[in-house]
Amino acid sequence: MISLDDLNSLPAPQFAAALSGVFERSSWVADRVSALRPFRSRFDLHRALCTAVEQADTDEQLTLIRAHPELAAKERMRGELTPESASEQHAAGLGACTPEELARLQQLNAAYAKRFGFPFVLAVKGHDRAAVIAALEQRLGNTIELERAQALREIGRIAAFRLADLVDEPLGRGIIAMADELARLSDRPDGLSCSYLTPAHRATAALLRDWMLAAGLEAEIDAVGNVIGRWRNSAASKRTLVTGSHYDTVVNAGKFDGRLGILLPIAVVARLRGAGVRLPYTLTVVGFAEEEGVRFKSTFLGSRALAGRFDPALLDKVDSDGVSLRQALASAGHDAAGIPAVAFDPKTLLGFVEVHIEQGPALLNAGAPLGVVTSIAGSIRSLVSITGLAGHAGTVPMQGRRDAAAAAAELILAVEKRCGGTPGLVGTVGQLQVPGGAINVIPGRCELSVDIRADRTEVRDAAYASVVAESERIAASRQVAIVWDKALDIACVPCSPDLQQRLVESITRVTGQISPPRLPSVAGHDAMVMAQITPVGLLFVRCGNGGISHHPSESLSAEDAEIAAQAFRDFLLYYPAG
Ligand code: HGY
Ligand code: MN
Ligand code: MN
Repeated sequence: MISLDDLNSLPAPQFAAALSGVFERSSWVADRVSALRPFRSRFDLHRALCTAVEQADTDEQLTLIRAHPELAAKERMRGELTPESASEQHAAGLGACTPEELARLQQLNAAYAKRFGFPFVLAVKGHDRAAVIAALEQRLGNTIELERAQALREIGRIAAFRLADLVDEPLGRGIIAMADELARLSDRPDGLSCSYLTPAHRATAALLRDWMLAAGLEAEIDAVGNVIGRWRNSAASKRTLVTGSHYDTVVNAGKFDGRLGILLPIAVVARLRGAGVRLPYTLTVVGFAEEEGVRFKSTFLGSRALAGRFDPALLDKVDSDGVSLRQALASAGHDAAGIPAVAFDPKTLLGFVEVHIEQGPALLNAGAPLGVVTSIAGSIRSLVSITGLAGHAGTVPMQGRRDAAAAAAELILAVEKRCGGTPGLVGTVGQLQVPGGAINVIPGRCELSVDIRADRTEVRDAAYASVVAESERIAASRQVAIVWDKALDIACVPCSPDLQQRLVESITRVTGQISPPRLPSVAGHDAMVMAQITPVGLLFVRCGNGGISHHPSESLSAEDAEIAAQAFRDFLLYYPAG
């Protein structure tokens, strides 16, 4: 491997030579980007290389496509494959075709070359022989324009996989670079918003799957969109340690909430595998598809499916455009009937450990890069609708109005008052709207959300009960109707003492800090759901800017990402055989 720093500082000819294997027999691509150095990350380098291919003329693009060997065909027989193609084709099992498979591939390759005038190109990583044959059969029906564009996309993915094997960058910097890369995939042009099953969400899943494949994990996307990577180690270990977090985001989010807990394990696995390390258990890395509950008010949908607790009633929930979850799944190519089958078998689980930014200032204030979570606050989330009486803003006297928004205002202050002053108890009204409101109409309806959490379930429940009681008083005094629709009710979750202790010991070994902070999490996490089927641990990583989160200013330093990755690596290495 070669470090990104070295690549950035090499004389141009050596730079191109170092990258000569990234595009099959086509070192001209690297030649064209050497003047653009220095590159901030492997992804910036990859993007520059792919742009050079896109900007090349059609003849150069066709020459590049034609530089690729046919799959499992004559070059392989004659040993003429480049080392990269040979290892890729071998890993896909193309060196072990049955006579029938070989005949089928040669027949398809000949038909494809005859139809398009260039060879079938596929990034075979993550494919087996059957999948390669299926892709060839499926793409034979495309137009030449589609296939030329598809071939160049596949060449771009092959280049990304080859760069992952070639270019070395420090764990922390690589993790930040991956988070930056994912943040480019958003539902909106401004800021990061990645709601469940939107095009940006699906592109994020595909990229996570590619990165898992590049790290050497078997990777798939399940029936609800979870991205599951498996590093199967000793055949003896039938049980798996699970790690991961969510890749959906709130609206106008930060880049690290959830995503850090997927990217960091991917980076650590790539490093361990690259060093030839084997773990005495299988490691499963999960990108949970939906945790924030933004689009369908379906918090923890991804982890609930894996915990075998997916509620089929969710399928009929609709988003703000009236699209049901069932329709959204089908449009994304998922089969809702397959959801029950995605569940983990709890007997096969060793435990679940999530790495997550703290989303608060405690570690920052303690001057500690890492902390171990003792428990995760339970929360009740409700959608409240208030119905009063609309009327003319001018002609209706103030006395006797049944103003739904004024009732909501009183309720919001009641939440703030009841939840203030008790340590570990918080209450938030995050959404507030007057449907169809107008400047000159008394609000007849008002909708709001109420999120109440505490580090002890009884404190949470008492606060929720008194806020509901207060809403009944408000309803009576203002002659409005107030209806509470509970969207989430999840109790506090204690973290496993054994996993806490293991995380503490790893932090101590890596940082030298004898007793790193142990702290409760008031933010919710997928670990709360996974706790229903296996012991859980949660490693908190310091975030900057005062600990702000669910906001574009959310920040994580490469140094802290590096320390967290080293501690997680240590945790994996010391975790006992499963
Ligand atoms: O709201 C939460 O606590 C989490 O970020 N979903
Ligand atoms: Mn969040
Ligand atoms: Mn989160």
